[in-house]
Amino acid sequence: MFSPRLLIISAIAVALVSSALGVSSLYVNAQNNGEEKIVISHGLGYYETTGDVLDPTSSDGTASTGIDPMTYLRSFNYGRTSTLENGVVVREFTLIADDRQTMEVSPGIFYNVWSFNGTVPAPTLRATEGDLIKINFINNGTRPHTIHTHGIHKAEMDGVFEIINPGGGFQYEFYAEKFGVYPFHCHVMPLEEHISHGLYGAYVVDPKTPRPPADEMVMIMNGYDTDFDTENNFYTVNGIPYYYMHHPIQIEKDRLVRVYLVNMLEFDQINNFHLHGNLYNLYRSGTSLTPNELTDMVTLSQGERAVLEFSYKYTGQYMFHAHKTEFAEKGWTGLFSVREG
Ligand SMILES: [Cu+2]
Repeated sequence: MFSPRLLIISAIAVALVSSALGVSSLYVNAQNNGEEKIVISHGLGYYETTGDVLDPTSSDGTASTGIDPMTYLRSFNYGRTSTLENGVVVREFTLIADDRQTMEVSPGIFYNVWSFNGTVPAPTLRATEGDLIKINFINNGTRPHTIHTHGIHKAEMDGVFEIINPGGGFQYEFYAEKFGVYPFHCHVMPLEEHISHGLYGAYVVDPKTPRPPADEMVMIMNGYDTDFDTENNFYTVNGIPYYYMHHPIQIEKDRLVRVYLVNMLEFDQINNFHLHGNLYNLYRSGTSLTPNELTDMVTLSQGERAVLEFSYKYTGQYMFHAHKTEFAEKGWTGLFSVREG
């Protein structure tokens, strides 16, 4: 039987060996007094927990984390606004990168997330086509980071070659064009590492004549490789596996729902979104007001995104999930609860 002290000492020993081998993290899992005990290192200290692990279905998904997926779902950050003499609307955002946070991505599974403004995914930025966007970026982390926003802008605003070191900052400035839905993410190499740890978010640009009113929500598909084998152990929309299964998204019958969907999944080639009991209008990249397709299924590669529009004809509970079964069964599954308006 291991004593807790021995367990921690052995974890430290393994951590030292691992770091010598270039492995940044590990976890050690052992039986201790009949309770499962886990000691986790991300090279940034040790975290201990007890309880159910590796069974996200047994939890209500409310583990303490850097994100509340229900609030996140319908939150859009429009920035601090002002208007120039020529009538252009200026939207100023602040994004602070950090790479020292720990998030319980599933009961008992702590993961060293790298985040913008403390959440994975980052807050959703929103503007109207033609607005002048200013993003005040502060690197509060221990590694270099940037913000690379998809869309049209000057080379020096692309967040690729201007690497921002720890303690540094940068102001990105560009016009919001064209309307659509975009990802933004850190673009420091190795990119895989910076993205898989959580440095991404959604950026929505509305057309000058707004889309019809709707119950709008953002869904970012992601995953977590918690054992560092470059394969994901958990899949989610909006940060927590199975969250919307345990907390169904309430929507109204006959009311238009608009989902801004972004695929930021690292390591896997594709991801997808399947809707039950319904079809949606699919607008690829959101850059047209004419739908590409009426479907219940879209497959997106990394960085691809779409706008989905639908309304439910009947009340009840309807699943939405990845149709890649492995992803669905490792957390990328949710429910819409449709009630009378
Ligand atoms: Cu980074």
